[in-house]
Amino acid sequence: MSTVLERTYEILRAQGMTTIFGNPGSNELPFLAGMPDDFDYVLGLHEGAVLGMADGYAQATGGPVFVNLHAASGTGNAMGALTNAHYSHSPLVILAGQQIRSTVGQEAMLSNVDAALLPRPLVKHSHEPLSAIDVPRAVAQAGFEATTAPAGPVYLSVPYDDWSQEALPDDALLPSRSVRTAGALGPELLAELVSLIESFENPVLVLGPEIDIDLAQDDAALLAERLGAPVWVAPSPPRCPFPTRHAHFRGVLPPGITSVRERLEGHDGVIVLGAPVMRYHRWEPGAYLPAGARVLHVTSDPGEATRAPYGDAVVGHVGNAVAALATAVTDRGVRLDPVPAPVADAVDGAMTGHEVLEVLNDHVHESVVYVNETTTLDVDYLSRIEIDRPGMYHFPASGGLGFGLPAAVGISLAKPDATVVATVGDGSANYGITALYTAVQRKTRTIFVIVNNSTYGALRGFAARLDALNAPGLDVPGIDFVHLAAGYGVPASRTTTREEFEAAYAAALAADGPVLIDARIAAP
Ligand code: TZD
Ligand code: CA
Repeated sequence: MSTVLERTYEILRAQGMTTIFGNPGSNELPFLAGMPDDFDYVLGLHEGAVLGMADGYAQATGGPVFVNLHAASGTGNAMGALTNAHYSHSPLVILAGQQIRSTVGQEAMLSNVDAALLPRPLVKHSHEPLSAIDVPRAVAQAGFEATTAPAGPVYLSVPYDDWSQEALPDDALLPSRSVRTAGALGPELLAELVSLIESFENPVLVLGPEIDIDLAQDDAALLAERLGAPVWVAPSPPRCPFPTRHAHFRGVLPPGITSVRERLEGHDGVIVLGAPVMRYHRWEPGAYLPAGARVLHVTSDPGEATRAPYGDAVVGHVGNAVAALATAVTDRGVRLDPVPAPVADAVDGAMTGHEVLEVLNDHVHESVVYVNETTTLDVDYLSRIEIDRPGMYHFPASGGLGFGLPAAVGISLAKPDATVVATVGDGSANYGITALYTAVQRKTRTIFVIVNNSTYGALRGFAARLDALNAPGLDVPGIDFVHLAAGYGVPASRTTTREEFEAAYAAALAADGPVLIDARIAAP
């Protein structure tokens, strides 16, 4: 006879979820006390950091990844980080503890009233089983829900008196279950898409994160070459879908309607692969597309397909579709010349954000993985940094700050041989600073570069556009990141010139635990 708890751990093991990111509370203790020895509990000090680390870990491993949070208040603290995990399609199974079943109705301390409602709409599935004996099945379902396309975070609330209950004998069937999706293009649909693409005189590709998730960069490059098409990255990319030094690479589409249209000018066919259409940010009203352009959109996410304001969408496996299209289209025999790399801004006596990126790029090597959370360098980053491998670049998918430091630690935990380099704005760093604790405890190979201009630079940019520069709260002077790092035990230094930064960065690359550099840069 197995208990609900024993069966649950068997299912988690069978689904590959033996690393648990968590922050505990009383409701969670009976679950955690039964944790078998082959499981690893990674403690984070704030639920936003817990979820951000799990998100990074899931992006680096492919997931699913298990998260254990405290009921309502713990879940609430994780909600900001959940916005990123949701739009990254990160397969997270979040299990929150709940008060004793019979006491939730009286709202005993730490009960989570309407638990399944709380994390919506940021999870694709949310549930509190109606009885203890349904918990193991619900856990198995949660794992499959998280990984089945479109992948994404899911939520389960379990009262803590459920764990000691006896499980159904037939729950022994759960650990060996499997769920697979087979969403390839059939021959007729493939022929139809190829003929549409062949009809475009001057096509352009717009690629998104699913290309990186599906390891489809090479097929995307082949498709671009055979079509003679330039390649743009869809706005606000959470991952990098294309080698940034490829001759057809043109950069990241700035996230506004007019900016996108201007860059797509001259193209009669826009092929969007593995991205939403489109995640605009700043308001630039106008026509979406160059006159007469048609849009073909391939995504695994039915929601991305249905909510798009334009385009003909196909919901299917993106990697599969790109591979099929790349070999089926006619090679037009056209190859493009690369665009020259942009020149870095320089300021006398100080360093600029562009120079930080140049120094990183000068020291690139085969084990580097980048996390970027500098909101004034987001559009520029991929034009300046060489990305030539899958899984090499990560940015908060929803712009929910607090992702950078935790995700970098999560990626380090998943890829101990990688050097994870996180450029994080001085504003953004404050939403995820507690991740430094876990980095020290786990001695992760993470370099935290605080790109510090003492201001919410991106908000200053927005305030200028919106004629709102007299808004309060746009600057954040006086934060000493060297001392904050020291408080958590992370070796840290401050740099004010390019030369100092270059020396500190070279030393950080040669170190073996986490290192933080407070890189002071000129105001934007
Ligand atoms: N809170 C959270 C959790 N996410 C957000 N996106 C914001 C607030 C609003 N916000 C932005 O969208 S950009 C930004 C804020 C506060 C400024 C970030 O400043 P930074 O980077 O120092 O990290 P830059 O390069 O100076 O813009
Ligand atoms: Ca800043």
